[in-house]
Amino acid sequence: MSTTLTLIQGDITEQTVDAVVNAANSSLLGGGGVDGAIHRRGGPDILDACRALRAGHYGRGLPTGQAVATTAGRLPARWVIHTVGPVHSSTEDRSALLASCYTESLRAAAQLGARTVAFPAISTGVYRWPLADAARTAVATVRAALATTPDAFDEIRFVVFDDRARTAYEAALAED
Ligand code: AR6
Repeated sequence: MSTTLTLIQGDITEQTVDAVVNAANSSLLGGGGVDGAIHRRGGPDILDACRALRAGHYGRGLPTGQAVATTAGRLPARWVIHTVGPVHSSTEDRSALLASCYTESLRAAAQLGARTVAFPAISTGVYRWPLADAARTAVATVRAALATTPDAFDEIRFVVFDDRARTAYEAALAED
């Protein structure tokens, strides 16, 4: 069975999927953008779970490129998978860390048994990663991960906010 890759323009907090990926920061304690929207719509259970992670295994926070799951609270999903994208740098190539966000989020999703996963365009907001490059990295990394786990997922959904991001993802999905 193969996994469908889909592209939706909309709000990630409205996606009915098994797992929603959050573009978080290392503190796991919330922020703006996707992170703010997820905590606002998902309610306090998500923050409670994040605080518990900080009190336990992630005392120093979640390192960039890694992923960890919590409840999705009141979101129409079962889990939120928090991952920390890299801040874009023009002097240092951090694309392996951006790719790692996708690989590690999918690894966490597969461990949970999540069959549908929604990704935002990680690092393309506050962290300023150029959209075209971020979209190519997202699509290529997810495709490569799916090649090694062909039966794990039914759908991987890329959820973008605006027209510019949609155009970037359409181009990336059209590449081989
Ligand atoms: N649904 C889908 N996409 C969204 C939504 C939404 N509700 N809101 C924003 N976007 P960002 P980052 C798009 O800034 O760059 C936070 O403060 C947005 O247009 O959410 O990884 C965290 O706490 C952009 O294309 O994430 C971190 O400190 C993309 O989602 C930091 O921002 C990602 O933008 C992470 O920055």
